[in-house]
Amino acid sequence: MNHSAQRAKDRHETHFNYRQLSPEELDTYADQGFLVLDDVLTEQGVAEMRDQCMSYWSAQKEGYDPDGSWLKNMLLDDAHHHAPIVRDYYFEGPLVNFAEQLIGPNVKGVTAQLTFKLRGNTKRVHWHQDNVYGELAPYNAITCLTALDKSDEANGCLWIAPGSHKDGQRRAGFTEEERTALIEIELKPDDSNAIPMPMEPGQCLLFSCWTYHRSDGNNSKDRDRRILFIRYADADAVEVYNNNRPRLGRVVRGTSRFPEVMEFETNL
Ligand SMILES: O=C(O)CCC(=O)C(=O)O
Repeated sequence: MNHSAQRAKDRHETHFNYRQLSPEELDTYADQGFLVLDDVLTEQGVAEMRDQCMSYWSAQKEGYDPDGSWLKNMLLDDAHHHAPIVRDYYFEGPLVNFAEQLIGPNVKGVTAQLTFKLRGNTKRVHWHQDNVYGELAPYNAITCLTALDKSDEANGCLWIAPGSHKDGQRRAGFTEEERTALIEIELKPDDSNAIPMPMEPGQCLLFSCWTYHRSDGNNSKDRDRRILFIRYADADAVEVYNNNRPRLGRVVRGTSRFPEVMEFETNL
């Protein structure tokens, strides 16, 4: 085994905690549209994930720009290309088991990005469904947010509207330019039962592509709120906004009927 393969193997044992979702968790997900999963990363895993993600972030981003979009201030794509631990976690880590249980035997990874709300970033993220920003079909994609910091209402934790996935797909009517620029939308779900989702480092908040969520700004003076955002979909999922072309993403379980998907990121 070469050096990097050995390091990846070691990481799986010391940095990640593997398990399956219980029948009760599967019922809760079906009913509520979300789950909170403890200790998906170990303490060592959180420390290394934070270090590698922060190096990528610092190399790419400048400080908070109050006039900048959320894209500029909060989001950084393709973390798995730059941080080996993200690659291992995204392609082979414990989330893949959960994705297989919730999506089915054929699964691809469709996003691995940093959503960092560093101290001073007081911008809020409005209510939305992730499948409004890039509609994928079938409608069983999941978002997995892994906390790298403690998050609470003061530093901009997520809020969820439980059961809101049952409303189904909403559409923003984006033009192609608006969609690629990730123009922010504000949907209006019934949020009368909305709850904050404080998280501990290493926990994962997992939700359906239809679950409404939002977050406030980071109003704390001295605490960052860093999250690794990963999304999985059916390996045959297509981009509805793109003439139903197959979404490219590395197959992490099973197989895809699309050869370009089977090949995607296999050398990473
Ligand atoms: O990180 C946040 O505050 C918002 C994240 C988000 O909107 C998302 O997970 O789609």
